[in-house]
Amino acid sequence: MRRREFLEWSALGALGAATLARLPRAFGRDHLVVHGGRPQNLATPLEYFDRLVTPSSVFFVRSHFEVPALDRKRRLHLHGLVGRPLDLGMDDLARHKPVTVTAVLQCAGNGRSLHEPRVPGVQWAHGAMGQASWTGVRLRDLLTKAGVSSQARHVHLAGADSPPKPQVPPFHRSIPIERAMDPSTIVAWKMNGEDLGLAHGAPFRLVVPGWSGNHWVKWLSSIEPAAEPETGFFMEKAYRYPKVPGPPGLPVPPEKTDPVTTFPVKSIIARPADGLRTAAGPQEIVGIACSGTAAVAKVEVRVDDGAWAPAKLEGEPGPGLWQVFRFVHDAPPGRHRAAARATDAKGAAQPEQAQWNPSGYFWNGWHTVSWEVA
Ligand SMILES: Nc1nc2c(c(=O)[nH]1)N[C@H]1C(S)=C(S)[C@@H](COP(=O)(O)O)O[C@H]1N2
Ligand SMILES: [Mo]
Repeated sequence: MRRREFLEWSALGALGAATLARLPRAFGRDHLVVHGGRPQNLATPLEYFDRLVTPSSVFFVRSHFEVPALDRKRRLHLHGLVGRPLDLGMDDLARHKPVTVTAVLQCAGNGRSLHEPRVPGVQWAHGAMGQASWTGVRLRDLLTKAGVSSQARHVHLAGADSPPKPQVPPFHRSIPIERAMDPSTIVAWKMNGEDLGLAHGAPFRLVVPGWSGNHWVKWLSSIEPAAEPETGFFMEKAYRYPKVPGPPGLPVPPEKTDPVTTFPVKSIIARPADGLRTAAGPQEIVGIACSGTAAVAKVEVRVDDGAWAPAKLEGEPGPGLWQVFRFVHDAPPGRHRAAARATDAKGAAQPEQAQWNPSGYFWNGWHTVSWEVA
């Protein structure tokens, strides 16, 4: 097992019982991998990347600040460049015809710990992603109801969480109006068919399929169409990617960056787990693959120094959706190594080494595992 993976697996063990006891059960303390308890950063264990739906109980959590108190009576204020400001409660939202979309939620920093040289930030391995079904109302329907002005080019979004002290910038975001009006963008109150959990943004959050998690504002309380993008640290400094990626280790000034949006093609092997010992016989190599820009076109697997061979895909193809891949291999006794690489329908192929960038976003190098057949 590689050192950093070992660290991830052992992180729970390293924490004292007292720390674990403080983590509410609903956040899945039995399963999630703890990357910091305050704010809450919890990763989905690799073994769950073998199925189409990530159970809510083990779905990763990424929160910048303390989770706000659960308030099922929270109002959602739709104001700014609109003809008719709206003040919406859960009942008002529920009066709209609900839509359900399945989508991958992936933190832009997923895989950050795998970038070399190392970059600061939460040292995620692979677990800051999951796929769920999300039920809610199209943001477009709310904007249309409020009579959004043609002057609006962006939609500012804020949640009910707040920074621990005034010097810390709030998590305020905006998305372009086109993305807000896209029929896949929804204000969701259900996840996997159940009420959204508090850690995931209850009572309602934004869902922006195909785009990284930083756009999926939780505990949503304000929607404000505006002429200009939102300002502040989380728009101007964080969540930005070099327009032209440069050599590893070099800083890039903000004006030479764009906001991160769609996540690139990647695949992750759930099984065999790295470092595992298995019995002789057919071995299934299984994992998931997705791309924010296009459907997955193929996943190829290579065992040891063999040729790349296509894996079988399960699930529905589409941008922002993940599919499960399976590949059966009959490995003779000894040590083996497998790698997976995905290609999307736009022809983008997963690179062997991910592109380094100063914030360590969008790691998507080939995932390799090694195991031993007895
Ligand atoms: N209000 C608010 N929304 C937020 C965040 C936050 O800190 N505050 N974190 C964002 C980030 S960076 C990610 S990756 C996703 C994580 O969603 P999850 O915790 O449901 O997995 O929520 C996003 N929405
Ligand atoms: Mo994130």
